[in-house]
Amino acid sequence: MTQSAQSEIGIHPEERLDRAAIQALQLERLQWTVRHAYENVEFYRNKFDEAGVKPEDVKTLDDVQKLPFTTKHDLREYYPFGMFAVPMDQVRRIHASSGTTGRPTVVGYTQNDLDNWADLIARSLYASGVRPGWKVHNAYGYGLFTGGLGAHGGIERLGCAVIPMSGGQTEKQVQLITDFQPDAIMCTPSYLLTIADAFEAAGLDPRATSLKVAICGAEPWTDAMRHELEERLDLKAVDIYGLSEVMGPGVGNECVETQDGPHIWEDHFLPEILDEDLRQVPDGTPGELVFTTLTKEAFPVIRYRTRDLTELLPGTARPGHRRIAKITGRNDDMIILRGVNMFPTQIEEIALEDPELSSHFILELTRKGKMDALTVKIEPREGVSHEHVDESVRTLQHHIKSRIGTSVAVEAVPSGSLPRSQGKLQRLYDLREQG
Ligand code: DLL
Repeated sequence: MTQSAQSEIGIHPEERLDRAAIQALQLERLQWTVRHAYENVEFYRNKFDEAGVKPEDVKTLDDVQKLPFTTKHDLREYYPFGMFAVPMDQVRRIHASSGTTGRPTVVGYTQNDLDNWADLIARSLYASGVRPGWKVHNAYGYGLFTGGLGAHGGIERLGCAVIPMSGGQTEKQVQLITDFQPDAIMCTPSYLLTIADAFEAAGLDPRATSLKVAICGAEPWTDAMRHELEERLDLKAVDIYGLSEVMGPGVGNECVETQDGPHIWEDHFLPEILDEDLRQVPDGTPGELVFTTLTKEAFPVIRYRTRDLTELLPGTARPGHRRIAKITGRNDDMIILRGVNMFPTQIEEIALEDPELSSHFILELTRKGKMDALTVKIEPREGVSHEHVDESVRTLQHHIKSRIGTSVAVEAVPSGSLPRSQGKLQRLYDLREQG
């Protein structure tokens, strides 16, 4: 394919740059971003001045470590538009992420930002195995959430037909997938499971759909869940990563040929991993993922603390760009049970090993006296006998104890009794205040 044909469908040559060329581009863009943020956003100017750093102090990529961090709290303080770095007449789109409490976090995009976003989604889709001319069923929520509209722009940019279904209305999803015959679907992994269940409930075989690829993200999921989705729907499931504060979906994406964790599109974002003392750690060491945007005009972020836990790994299918390992969880989702740290993804991994158990489970945290207790409520698969269910419950409890190191209660609950995902799934219910 010629270079011009590539850029026509949104595959930018920068995606293919080697590591040294990417790093050179990163430095140039980091210097631009730092100056842009310093000159146009009061928050960054104040923070830099307090820390005694000036934009011209960034001479190498390592110098990013001299710069102050940005947190979600900082963004909320400047609600709604105080972190924007361009006048409002240059802003073409506003999104917001709700969060569980308080004010939403508001983000903005110029026309260039929207173009870059569409290019990066197109690039992500191409890496996922999607090709121009395909139909793509988009079941990420439309609206203030970046998932729906973000994906939408990139699907069109790649030269595909978008089916803008949004989330919810699961029976209608089944009908449209059956009638419109899309080649690919975009939704959260937990919602794809809801859709698979709905196919079965309608007496249809989820393996018989036209879908070849699912581009899943917006919540943590494990390789065990990938396997489950691929088996149940007979497709390839690839991981798309992103967050509104940094752009939205498409900050990184897995390549379908390797399925080994999202490549971060490093020509647009500079990732770092930090330890608990907020010091940068070498690649291959787990910690908190932090991003500096490199091309964002309306809403640059400098050293934004995502709270997502992962590690940076060398690039494979796109050697110039590093990968992240699948996100273990957010450090806010970490459950500390009697001194032992654990994440819902660890339970997912263990539960899905048992063919008698379904992937529908929730975690309930309660308190009896001074002791916290965790109960895993899980639905067995349809048609499994009582004795087998009892056996599976005991085995799950045993494996959690031996691999995570803490005792939990496991309770089998009737099929269909647990809440089903409509988008981002809530696994953990903290009932301690009421206990
Ligand atoms: O969830 C953007 C997005 C939409 C990504 C659609 C992928 C697909 P927020 O609502 O701001 O944005 O939530 C961002 O979701 O910090 C992670 O904790 C989590 N997250 C997103 N993608 C993944 C993923 C969108 N692939 C937060 N794996 C992030 C694990 C993910 N967690």
